Amino acid sequence: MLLFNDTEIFTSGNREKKVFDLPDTELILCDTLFTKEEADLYYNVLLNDTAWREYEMEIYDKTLKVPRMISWYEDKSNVGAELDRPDWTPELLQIKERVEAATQVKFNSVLLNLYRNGNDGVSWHSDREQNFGKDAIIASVSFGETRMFKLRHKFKKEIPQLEIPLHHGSYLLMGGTTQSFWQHQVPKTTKDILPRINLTFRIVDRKL
Ligand SMILES: O=C(O)CCC(=O)C(=O)O
Repeated sequence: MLLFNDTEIFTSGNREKKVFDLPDTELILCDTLFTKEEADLYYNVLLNDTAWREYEMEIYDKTLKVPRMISWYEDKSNVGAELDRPDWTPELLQIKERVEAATQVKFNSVLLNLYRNGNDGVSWHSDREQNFGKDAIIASVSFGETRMFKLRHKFKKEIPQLEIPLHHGSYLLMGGTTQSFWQHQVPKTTKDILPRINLTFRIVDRKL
């Protein structure tokens, strides 16, 4: 069973903002943080002007290319930030401001993911890297083709998986203990789809 269409799981909300009523997580979805015109503009600029790069991961004894492209932007004033990384672009700063106004949280970095087609995706994981803190607050913005975002509880297997379609111009806030208790993924798909872009705004603290 999938939960997204089950309105029982929302404690409050309207067409624009939904608060999920689920254990061990604070999840807020807003489908319309950006107008269609804004989302189209940001999508085109990000797709064409981002310093996208491929990324490799060590898995057991193998080095594997991650099936997506990424880019990382961070305040250069942040202790330990790599100074040779690209500067925030005007568009990224505008998106960040909008996210900060909606969440009332100040972010100092963003990871961009580009899923070029249905062969790209990210498998089950939590965002629990040391520099993000144990329970990182993450604001995830979506542009481009709708991305199916799945969540599952790590321990309470009786809780059905959630499947949240993340639309062009939407944002999803993951807070509370989400990263300790839940995992998420963006599955690959056999559908013929256009590129999907995700921005996850984060607070990085390299002193942790
Ligand atoms: O595209 C997404 O929404 C997921 C991104 C993600 O899981 C990550 O960057 O850690």
